Amino acid sequence: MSTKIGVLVMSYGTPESMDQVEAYYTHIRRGHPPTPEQLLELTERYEAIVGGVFPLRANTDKQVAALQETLGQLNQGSDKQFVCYQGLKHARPFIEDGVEQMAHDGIKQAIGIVLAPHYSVMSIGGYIKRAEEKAAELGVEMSFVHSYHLHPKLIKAFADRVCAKLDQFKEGGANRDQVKVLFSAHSLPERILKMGDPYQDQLLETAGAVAAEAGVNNWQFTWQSAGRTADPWLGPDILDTLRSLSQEQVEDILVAPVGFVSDHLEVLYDLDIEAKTIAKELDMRLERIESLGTDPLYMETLAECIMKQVTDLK
Ligand code: FEC
Repeated sequence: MSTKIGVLVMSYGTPESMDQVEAYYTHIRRGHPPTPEQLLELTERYEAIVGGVFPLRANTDKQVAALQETLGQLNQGSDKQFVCYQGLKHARPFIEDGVEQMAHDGIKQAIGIVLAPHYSVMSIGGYIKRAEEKAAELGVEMSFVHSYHLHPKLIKAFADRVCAKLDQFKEGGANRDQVKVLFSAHSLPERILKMGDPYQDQLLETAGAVAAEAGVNNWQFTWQSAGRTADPWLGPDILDTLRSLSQEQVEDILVAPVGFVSDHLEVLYDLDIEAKTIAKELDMRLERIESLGTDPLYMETLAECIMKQVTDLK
């Protein structure tokens, strides 16, 4: 008989409808409701991306289904059967709901993984802490994949996307080396650096590895999507980076948001609308690589990390 192993696939989460934006934003702010101005501003950003649809939900659903299939294929004939459950950070089904569902289905052992490759105590650390607490309460043994930012298949998937877009610049008449590749990720409060957090180093390692794999020399790293709080956030922000590059006469920009794996607000608004608008004002051409979504190389990255982590279970 095969052993069933639960896989808690965790992701940021997004509202299901416009009337849930306030509850979602309040959850992100740890129970503090946003001001009416903050709420309006966020609602307008959602309306701007695809007319009030929340693409992250369908995209996460597709990624979890594709991962389930990949795990099934890679474990055909094995004595282990992996069963995926979703657990979202800021929306239903919450991380705790996912663990509860596993326990309800009789799962005794599980692996947790987040649909974000880089570890920070403020991001992945938060997901893991919540899952761990619920699992301990319900008697499910869990082990976690902390990061996978240098997995060769992840690097190849990003590099393929960088090369595909650089080819489009070439068709438009730009020399490949003329294009500045900007690797980006969600900013976090600067205080993480004093805490010895690996987030920034891991991101720089991913950027360097993708650049090497894609044969790109003209690149730099920049932050994006800093929160609307009084804390100083890691910079430079992509909008400032674009202004500086414009002064250096750079005209062609390719953004590779390697901190994200899916199309959602931070990509579709912060890059495709906000950064593109600034680039246009500065007379620059800005393109973005396609998100990974259900790319088989990404699904295999996740599956291989999960299967390796199983050895950590008793
Ligand atoms: O499409 C969607 O509906 C959701 C898109 C979304 C993703 C995402 C990923 C990350 N965040 C990270 C850190 C922070 C910190 C704060 C923060 C705030 C927000 C707000 C929205 C939001 N985030 Fe997010 N994030 C997404 C969306 N994020 C909306 C609230 C309004 C705003 O500030 O823009 C500040 C919270 C606080 O007040 O303390 C910190 C990190 C990631 C990437 C890793 C991951 O996916 O977990 C890090 C997607």
